[in-house]
Amino acid sequence: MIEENQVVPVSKDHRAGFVSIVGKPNVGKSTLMNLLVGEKLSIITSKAQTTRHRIMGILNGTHNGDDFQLVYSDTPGIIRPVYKLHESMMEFVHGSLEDADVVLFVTDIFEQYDEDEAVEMLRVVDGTVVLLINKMDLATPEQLEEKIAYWKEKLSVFAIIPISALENTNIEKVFDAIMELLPIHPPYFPKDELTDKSERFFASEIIREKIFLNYKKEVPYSSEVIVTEFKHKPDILVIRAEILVERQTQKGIIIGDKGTMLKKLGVEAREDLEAFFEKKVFLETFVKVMPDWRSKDILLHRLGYIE
Ligand SMILES: Nc1nc2c(ncn2[C@@H]2O[C@H](COP(=O)(O)OP(=O)(O)OP(=O)(O)O)[C@@H](O)[C@H]2O)c(=O)[nH]1
Ligand SMILES: [Mg+2]
Repeated sequence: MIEENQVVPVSKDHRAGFVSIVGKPNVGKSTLMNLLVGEKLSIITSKAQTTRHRIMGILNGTHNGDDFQLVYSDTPGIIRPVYKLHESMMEFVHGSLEDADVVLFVTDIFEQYDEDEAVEMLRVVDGTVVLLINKMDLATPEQLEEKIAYWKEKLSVFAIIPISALENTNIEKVFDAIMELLPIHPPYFPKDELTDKSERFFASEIIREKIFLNYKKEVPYSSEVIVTEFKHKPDILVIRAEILVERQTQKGIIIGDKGTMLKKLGVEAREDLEAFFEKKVFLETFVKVMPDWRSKDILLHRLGYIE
């Protein structure tokens, strides 16, 4: 949603910077991103590897008399790649770390001390790292103390802040830390931009979230959504989308007996699409088999994972 060559007004003491939210899968990065931006930009599910892209959420405001612009990036959870798709996902993480003025390294109280890949990535970044221990709502004070002690030993960071993204605990402390680190810089994006992603992208993500919520095992991971038609009519938004799966059996699972599962998916997706776009939505979905889309460069390119 960025228009090129748009003139951006610059105030003298304007502060701006890139804030990258990184960490292992399922620790609550997307939940935190939505909370910090104040909009539901990123999809959230209880399954690991929900987020597959770098999604920017832009927040403008005033702090102690200075205007500011924070460009948050939600990113995929850091994993060891198995498919080419994962390699692209990790490229998004690297890209966001390269840009970052501030890195919010999100961990949670459940992590089993297997964060070495994430820690290695952080050792080479230029931005300042703030470490967040999420899901404190589920921890005893002793467990939290133990985690804080562990991280103090393991990694040198600007601050360690226990939070609950779900219950909005200590989020203002995160914001204060970011503001302390934010450089004086003109805005990077026009002040009315909320994100770098298109409406089509959010439509496909909302449908994909429903796949993650409704299906089990490998099916969500083998699925992708392409919006083939996206048309704003005066009183309705018409969306047609293809759900891609890797195998014929998965197509059957998505559709379900007499189409019941696909119908349920469509109803749930439409409700969320209507809330997101604040408009009545007509949604039609088709299921297609695209073998090995997660492993083929040409398909990943077409699906927007490779530039
Ligand atoms: N109890 C509790 N649950 C949380 C908290 N934050 C997030 N969750 C839950 O943790 C799960 C994962 O949250 P996400 O925000 O999708 O995690 P993520 O890090 O973006 O995950 P990936 O995109 O897969 O890397 C969801 O079920 C959230 O509701 C928290 O502070 N407390
Ligand atoms: Mg996520």
